[in-house]
Amino acid sequence: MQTVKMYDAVVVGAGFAGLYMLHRLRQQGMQARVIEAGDGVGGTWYWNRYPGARCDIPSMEYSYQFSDELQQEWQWSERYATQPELLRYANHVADRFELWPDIQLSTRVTACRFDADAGLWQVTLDPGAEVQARFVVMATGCLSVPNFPDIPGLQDFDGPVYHTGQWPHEGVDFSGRRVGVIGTGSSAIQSIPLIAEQAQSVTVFQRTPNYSIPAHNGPLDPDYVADIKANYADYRAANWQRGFGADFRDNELSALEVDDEQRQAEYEARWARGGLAFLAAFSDLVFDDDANATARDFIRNKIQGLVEDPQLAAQLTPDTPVGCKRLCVDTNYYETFNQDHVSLVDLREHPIEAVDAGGVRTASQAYEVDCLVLATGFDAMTGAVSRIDITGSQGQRLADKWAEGPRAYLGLATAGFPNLFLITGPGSPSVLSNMLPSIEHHVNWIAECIEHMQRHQKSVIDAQLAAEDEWVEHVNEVADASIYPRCNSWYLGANVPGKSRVFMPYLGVPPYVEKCREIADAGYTGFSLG
Ligand code: NA7
Repeated sequence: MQTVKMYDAVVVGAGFAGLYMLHRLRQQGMQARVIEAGDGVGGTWYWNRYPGARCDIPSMEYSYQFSDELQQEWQWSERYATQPELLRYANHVADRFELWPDIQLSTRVTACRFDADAGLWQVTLDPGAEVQARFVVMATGCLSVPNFPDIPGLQDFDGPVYHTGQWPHEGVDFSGRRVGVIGTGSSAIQSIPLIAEQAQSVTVFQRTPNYSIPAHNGPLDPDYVADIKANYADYRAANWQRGFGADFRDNELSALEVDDEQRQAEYEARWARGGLAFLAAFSDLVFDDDANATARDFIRNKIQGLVEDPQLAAQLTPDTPVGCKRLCVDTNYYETFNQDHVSLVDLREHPIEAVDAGGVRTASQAYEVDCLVLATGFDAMTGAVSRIDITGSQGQRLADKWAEGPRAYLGLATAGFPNLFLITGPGSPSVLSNMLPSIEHHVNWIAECIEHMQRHQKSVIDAQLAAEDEWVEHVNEVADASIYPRCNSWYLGANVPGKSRVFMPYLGVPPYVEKCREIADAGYTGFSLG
């Protein structure tokens, strides 16, 4: 008879969340196994290898803080790290903390079933057999399942089709090619300028224009790095107090309480500095439509200044609130459209009807291309977890429980699925925060929770439904007081046909961290421990 392998914990995914979770669990003397579908570690940064892929949070912040040695010794080269550098960092972490023996690559978790009698999760692997674990931790990432557009005829296209989220490891040479890019989110905005440097022509199919702030990327100034490294703990602590958990230099003033000159000066300064901190120019940009409109007008003017053809500029100008869809950070995005071989197809006027062997057809015209880039995003926040067949203690399937939208207590656990933890799950700040600190916060919380259980000889923890309902309601209340529900973003699941429209992340890092602390300190209020 085959013996079933037994672990204290199975961690699903070897991105930044899975790597640190493994390290923490091992420090606690637990036998943990990371199961990773890819044949390398790094998660998002393993898969997203498209030209120009880089983080939109500065490197000095988008990095682990759990080990001071690590944060002191690692040298980032640029203000915003590229995908290859982030992948090197993930591999360095796996080497440095000797994580490899407990990571199983090229293996997918296909199902998890909780055996209530044994108090164990039965985890099904592909390829491979079943394993058992007391705890399962979903370190599956918020943006890990590509969203493939349901365009008729896509399979009939004669040339190669690349999704930005599943880019070939060997890279793609676009020289002499006529390239069609579908989508104008962050991945498109980062890649289009670089694709245009190589390609014979680039035709961008835009369903919704996006706001983008210049990155002003460049090599890191050694003095700036030395300053942060000299006071890294203070720097990290200060960032925990900021709304998005990142060094956005949050301005406490309302956009409406300053005069026009002051407002313009603030926006100009933030535009000149570059990056996502633009969204913290005033305290009410994500809460007040009128305040937001001042930012919108500012960026609109910038787009009109950057794009020479006024009609093209108008097509590239969004009419949604700034930040409602995730703000993008670019290098030469709008300027790229001034080149003769780059053109925009505005799908708001003429939607895509089909793809055929030769290219893309809209209601008004056929566009011949040699290859297609699908920069069409992800089934965000729930996609990876929902694709695993998860059955809880009462036989309930998670996919059924979440059919009308995800429900999770603190974004960390979901009632009826004991001993299953989510890292940066729906209902936590996750994608509305600096992901790496948020990952570490969740890993630490989960590790301390398990320690608490061990200390008190508890073997099972489950979120209480009433606490979960209350939390989900609170997440929605906060979101409804903001501009976020006002457009069709992936925060709401609106980018995936048929997905329930529910705002998934929690807005506000400091109150969230405080709430998690209170709950833990009070002995895990809202959870049942048995
Ligand atoms: P995003 O931001 O979801 O962008 C996807 C883009 O693809 C967006 O412009 C979509 O238009 C467009 N899209 C999706 N489906 C279609 C179809 N069927 N036809 C035409 N256009 C389509 O994904 P990214 O990968 O760029 O970025 C994801 C995050 O990664 C980003 O926010 C950063 O946090 C990093 P839509 O806006 O839905 O009309």
